[in-house]
Amino acid sequence: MTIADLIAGARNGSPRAAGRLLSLVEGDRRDEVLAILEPSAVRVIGVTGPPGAGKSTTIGALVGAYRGRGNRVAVLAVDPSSPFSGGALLGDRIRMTAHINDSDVLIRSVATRGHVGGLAAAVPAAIRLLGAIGYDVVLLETVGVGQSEIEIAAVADPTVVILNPGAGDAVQAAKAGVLEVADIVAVNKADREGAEQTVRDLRAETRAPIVSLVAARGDGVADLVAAIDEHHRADSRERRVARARAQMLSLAQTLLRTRPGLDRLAEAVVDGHDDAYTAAEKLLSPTPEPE
Ligand SMILES: Nc1nc2c(ncn2[C@@H]2O[C@H](COP(=O)(O)OP(=O)(O)OP(=O)(O)O)[C@@H](O)[C@H]2O)c(=O)[nH]1
Ligand SMILES: [Mg+2]
Repeated sequence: MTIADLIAGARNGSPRAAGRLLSLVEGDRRDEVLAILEPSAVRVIGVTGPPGAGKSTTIGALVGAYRGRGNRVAVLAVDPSSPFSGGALLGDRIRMTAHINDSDVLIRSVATRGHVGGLAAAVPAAIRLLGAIGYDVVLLETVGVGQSEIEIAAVADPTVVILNPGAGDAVQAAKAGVLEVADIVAVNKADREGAEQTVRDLRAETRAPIVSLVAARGDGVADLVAAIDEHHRADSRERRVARARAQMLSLAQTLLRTRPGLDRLAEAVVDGHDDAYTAAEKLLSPTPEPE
């Protein structure tokens, strides 16, 4: 089967064809696939937050909401621990059981290892592919606040940060920098004690809209969808430019990391042949080697 056949198959709803294509763009045939994709207007909604905050449960509820609008929906779950990729995580399958047999919902976990150019290059490629094969919405789950998660969050619009009620959690999240990437904050598990206090604490830390959720029961999901819609309505050229800039910087850094002269330049700095500024200039030059 040619790549064009796979694209036609995936557009017609074949999950196998979509899976094959996703594997290709995660690996070394990425450019070949990307070269023949038509541009599309796929929406990417990022969902991030600490382990166990309820990201997958919330995404499961959002899938339902967007399916209700007739959208085709893809879920990409970036799994920091697993070296495997291909299927969906067992836990996520359980939390998204309602959508398992829906051929217009694709659930895929993406391991952090084993991608050509790293995740920061693989995820945007996967998103472009999903848009081109007819998905309207991509829900992107990432855990935590490492550099790679922040880079990945840059492709999403909006990024929803999920937190839980708990003394000091809001302040902690602010300190850890999680709130910086938040376009919308959701306090999930609002059935637990202290949710109102957490919302109040968060108001002091962020200007992003704050939504209370009991994702496990679907409570507040309509409010979250409304906040996402409002965010899309308020989109501007300025914000699109900022997003493109963040994405380009992240890809450029990925490219720089794979430049052949990087290690030798670092050694030249350590040996005193170059200072770090000169070495950085050389890294950017067409032939990045020490003198
Ligand atoms: N009480 C309560 N529990 C919830 C709620 N939403 C999710 N949970 C539970 O919280 C646990 C974690 O939920 P997940 O949706 O897997 O959380 P996650 O953030 O995706 O977790 P990781 O992907 O492992 O980081 C599960 O046991 C859920 O059933 C909620 O609104 N209230
Ligand atoms: Mg999860």
